[in-house]
Amino acid sequence: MTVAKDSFVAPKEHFSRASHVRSLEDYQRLYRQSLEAPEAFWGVQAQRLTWFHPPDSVREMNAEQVDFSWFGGGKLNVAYNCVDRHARERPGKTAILWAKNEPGEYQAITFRELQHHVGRMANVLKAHGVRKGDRVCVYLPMIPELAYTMLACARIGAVHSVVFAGFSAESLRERILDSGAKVLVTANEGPRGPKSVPTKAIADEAVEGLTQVTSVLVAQRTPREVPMVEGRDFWLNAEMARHRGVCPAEWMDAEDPLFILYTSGSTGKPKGVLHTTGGYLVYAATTHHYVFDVRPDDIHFCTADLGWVTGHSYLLYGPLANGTTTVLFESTPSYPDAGRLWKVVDDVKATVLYTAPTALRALIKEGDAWVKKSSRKSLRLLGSVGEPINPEVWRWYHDVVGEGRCPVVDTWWQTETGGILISPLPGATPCKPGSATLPFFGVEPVLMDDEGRVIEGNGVSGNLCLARSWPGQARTLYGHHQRFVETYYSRFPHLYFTGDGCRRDEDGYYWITGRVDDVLNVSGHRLGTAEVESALVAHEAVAEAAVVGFPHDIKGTGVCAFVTVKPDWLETSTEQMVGALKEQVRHVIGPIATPDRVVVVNGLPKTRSGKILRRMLRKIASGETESLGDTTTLADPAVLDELLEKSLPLR
Ligand code: 6R9
Repeated sequence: MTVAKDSFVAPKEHFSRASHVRSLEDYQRLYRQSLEAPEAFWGVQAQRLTWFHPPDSVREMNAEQVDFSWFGGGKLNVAYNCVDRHARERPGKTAILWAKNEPGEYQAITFRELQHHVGRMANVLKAHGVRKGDRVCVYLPMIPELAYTMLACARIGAVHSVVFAGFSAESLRERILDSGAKVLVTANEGPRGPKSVPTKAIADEAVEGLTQVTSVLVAQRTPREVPMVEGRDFWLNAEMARHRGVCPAEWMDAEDPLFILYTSGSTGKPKGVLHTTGGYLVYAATTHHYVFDVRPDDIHFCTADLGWVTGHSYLLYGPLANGTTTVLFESTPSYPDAGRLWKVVDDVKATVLYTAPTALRALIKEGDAWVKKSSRKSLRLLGSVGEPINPEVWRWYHDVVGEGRCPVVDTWWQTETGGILISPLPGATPCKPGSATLPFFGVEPVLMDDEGRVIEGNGVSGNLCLARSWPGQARTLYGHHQRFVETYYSRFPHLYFTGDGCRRDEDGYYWITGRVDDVLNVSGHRLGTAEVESALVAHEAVAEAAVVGFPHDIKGTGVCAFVTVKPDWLETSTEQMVGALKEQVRHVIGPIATPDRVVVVNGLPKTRSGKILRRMLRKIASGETESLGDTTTLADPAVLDELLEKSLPLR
């Protein structure tokens, strides 16, 4: 498909006048330089940070072993860069603006206060035996203690592994075991919208019987009492009160690990993506600087949870490294009503809003009146992340939310990439609604066909790969380097394979078309179909399960599970079974994975060799029953009739 030139949305003149990169030509020149002389380019970018000892080299690679090193020999501390240096230069500036669950309730934390809290938290961790290199698991709602804990780990050289507080006890336990964490930080509960997540109760279930976890630190978000295990559980506030705020920052090597973040892959087991210190922070700071075109008085409002990579890079580390005030939003865009997001924007005078298409789609449904009754005068830039943004949603964001005044940056990246890889630069890049546009500095996208050949030229589609290392890229999967190599570097040798399909149009613009592997993007969250299948099969009634995605108005992709039940369970009503299986997935993985549809059938469509025909199930779930393709490969054609009949009411 060729896109007409007139679909370009030009950079806004008022914006370009003051932006860091002011024209497409400037972007192209810098981009060329970044590819021709990467060491010079990244050497300059590294100067955004304060180094205790400057790096000896910019980049070293061992392509055979898939080993990358950036800024080797350099010594630095992430907390020092994100907190101390700003606390010294502008102590009274707000570092974190906490928007609490209840509307109108805010708390500003200055850089000086942040330094004090992080120092005390760091001393608490030390007192609980955490040393450099140890892993700390964090299962907290969006409260300041979450930011304190992440930064405190960075301060003492411990590796944090934040688990989104929407995950189940079983998911949390699996992550604690894989990372070998000995301290878990949680809260008594986490209010979110009209509900509250019983984080402590979930944490208790997760660590039950695990001798590995020696301390559970519990932040007190609300007055609610929770059972405490003597000798294992400690109130965080009381622990912090015992310690002073001064804690020396550990000198970390650029390649020392900073954090592990689990994400879904195409196999059942979540992957512990590991990011290191120097390259990650240089990349987060540099992309934040250019893509959000940072200004000194910015109020940066990223709506992502700190449990996801977007929260790590563009709520916490990128903005704070650049000394930017960042908003920590505890609630949801729909609580108590669909005007909440805009109320927060107005109340905190947000200048940048960074959110996900799924949130925008949900808000569009509620009508423009909610948006229009807010001022939004403070906004100067809008960002999107997590999934492809539909052109009509892009338009709405641009025209209604931004009143045509604010550039929109559609930023493509992944947990593994550490930061944004493809995105417009506001003020420089003409946009096309729905396209993430052009690569960031130092990033070289390559499209590959299924046979492993490079697809050259424009007006083409293929598997999206990256040809060279960039500082923010993940270095390994924690404790599983071989799996890292196999997952990302074996399908196309010497290329990083993203798992995304992509089109490069006539103008060389990139359009992400979605995952090409068995990963679903549900409301901007990655979910492995195999993970959901394992959760279903773990239910005593289930014989077999096949999970596929289908187009969903709000979530982007919905989850549809086809299951067969064991003979003893055939008498159970379908309604009961469907309810029980949805609950099963909620319980095993967490509410985000709950299937939208469960279809109980007598048989799954298989080839004669016993392979489940997933393509056929995807078509059925999507309602494309007219184009099922070749059905003669089915071992038992009768299966199809039943599938069609049972799936019909779903549409
Ligand atoms: C940052 C983040 C990564 C997957 C990625 C892709 C999808 C993210 C996108 C996008 C189209 C965008 N994705 N941003 N697709 N346009 N602007 O979301 O990380 O949770 O690891 O998900 O999300 O499919 O591969 P993560």
